[in-house]
Amino acid sequence: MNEENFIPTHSHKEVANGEVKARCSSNIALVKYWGKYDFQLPANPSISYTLTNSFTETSITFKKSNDFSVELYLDNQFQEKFSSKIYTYFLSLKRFLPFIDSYSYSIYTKNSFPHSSGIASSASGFGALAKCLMEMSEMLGEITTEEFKLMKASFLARMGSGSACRSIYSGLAIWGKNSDIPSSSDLYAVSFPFEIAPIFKEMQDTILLVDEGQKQVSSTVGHSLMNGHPYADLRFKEASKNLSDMSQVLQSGDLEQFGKIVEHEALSLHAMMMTSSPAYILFKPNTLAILDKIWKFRRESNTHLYFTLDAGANVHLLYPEKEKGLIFSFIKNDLLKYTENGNLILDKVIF
Ligand code: 2P0
Repeated sequence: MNEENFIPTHSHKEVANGEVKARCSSNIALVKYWGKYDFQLPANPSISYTLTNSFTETSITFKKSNDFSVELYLDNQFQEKFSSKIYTYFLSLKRFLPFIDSYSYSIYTKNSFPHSSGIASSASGFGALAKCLMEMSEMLGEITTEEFKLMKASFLARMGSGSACRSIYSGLAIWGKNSDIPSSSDLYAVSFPFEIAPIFKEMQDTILLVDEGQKQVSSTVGHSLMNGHPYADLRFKEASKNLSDMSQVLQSGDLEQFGKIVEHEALSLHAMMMTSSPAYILFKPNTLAILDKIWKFRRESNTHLYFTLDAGANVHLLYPEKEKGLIFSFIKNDLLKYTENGNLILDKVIF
């Protein structure tokens, strides 16, 4: 598949107005996307779990108009900055959705997680928007199959925010070309194409909210700092190898190896930030305290509790469902004190 395959071949139907709705989950990367080239294409492949309880719900009402406009409401509050960002995003999709600038749009969106939680809403947000746009395109006559609709939604979501393209799929999603995953592409994400060991279908993700504030350096800036980064080439090669290894692990069910790759990826992501120019650190002292406790707990208990990190201070705790009892007591007794307001999100992968 190349970009041309996403350009509709028929002209669209005249539809005066309508409404479309979609829900899209957030995701947590196991192998991280960090660095891009050209227009929102990943410098290395990544794989993520799509989550159950952290999601965005969006509805779009559209009306035929000579005056293309976008009004976006988050929790029913008009958002001027987001409206103009989405206006620009919609225009960037014109080649692939030729009707896009013939309508005026009112977009209502809400997240299941608090706005200030430090959980990025760009993945679920752009994912939900892209799903809505594919619904609309179908109403206007674009001929699709279910498989193509997901692929194009992922392609459109990617153009809004890279990680969003993985959120279109439940379970595990891979974005970025990797020779061990024949269906993989830099243009869109695909569902993990192999049989997954049962243990990895019931992974829990408890998110400890260490810092609920706005982070100082956005991911978009973080990605751009990989251009000319002294370790960039090595990082991109290693991430690709980690993805191949992770693919094997997910099929074989090797939990220890899973943990090794996941934690190494999380720390590598933050090592890239610390060695960027200018350098920056998104960890907080409490992030480190949590990691330290996890390593100690793992040495002392016979459990499989692993951490991963997003581009922020919050810690994602990954563990199999059958170890939930013991691990949750540990979280409550030993980790909760390191969160900002005793806040956490209980989540798990969605299949
Ligand atoms: C990821 N992150 O794989 C990595 C790991 C955060 C840490 O992708 O500029 O919001 O919109 O493409 O996708 C966050 O960056 O960046 C991200 P853009 P995005 O999930």
